[in-house]
Amino acid sequence: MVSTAAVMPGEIPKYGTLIAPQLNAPIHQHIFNVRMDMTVDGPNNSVYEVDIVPEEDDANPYGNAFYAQSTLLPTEQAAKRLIDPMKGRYWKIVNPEKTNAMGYPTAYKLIPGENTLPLARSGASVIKRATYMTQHLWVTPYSPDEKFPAGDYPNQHPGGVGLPQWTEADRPIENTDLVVWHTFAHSHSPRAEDWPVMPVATIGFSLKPLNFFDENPANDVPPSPKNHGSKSACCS
Ligand SMILES: [Cu+2]
Repeated sequence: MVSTAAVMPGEIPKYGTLIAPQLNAPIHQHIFNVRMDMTVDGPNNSVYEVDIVPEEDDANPYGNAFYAQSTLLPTEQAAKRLIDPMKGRYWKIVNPEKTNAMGYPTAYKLIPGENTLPLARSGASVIKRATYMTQHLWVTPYSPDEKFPAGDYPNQHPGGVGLPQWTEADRPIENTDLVVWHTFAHSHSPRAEDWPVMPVATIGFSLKPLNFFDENPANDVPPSPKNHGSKSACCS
């Protein structure tokens, strides 16, 4: 249910929506971070950023060539990244020591879904306490003490802990046991239809195999039993 506050008669709130007479539902953000202790085909992995980009003009006389450009993210600072939907950006977590049948390193791709950035200013207390919100991707080497992106006790903390503190060391993350952190957010400007009870809303991302298998793994599924689903087999 949306959080609400009263306003004066006739007042039109700038920072929210009137969802009932004199009742303001303030605009707000939902920001999530998921910690993924990756093990793609073995404990040691590397992360690449992939952008789909057009070929340079001199190698592209008809103007229609484009390709997937992979860039290794070798350290923690290099792996602080933002989405770029215009480039179809995704990140792939590869095992550099394993290959599929075509010789590509086995990998999974992290495909962002709906996303945005926090709208609080950089000096705001919420940004200091939850600096993880300012990047959509963080990658760290595995450490058993590093479980929560804003540290263990963010609510009353002056800030600066968690991901921003750990990644200051700029540790190497190439071909090692690593953790991928993905931030995703929705800016919620309430609407009449959110009152009095909101419909379900969803947000998320995808993890898909990327040259992890040698072909579509569904091709290896055994055929259905001969009479599967027929009336004579199940119901007569
Ligand atoms: Cu909301």
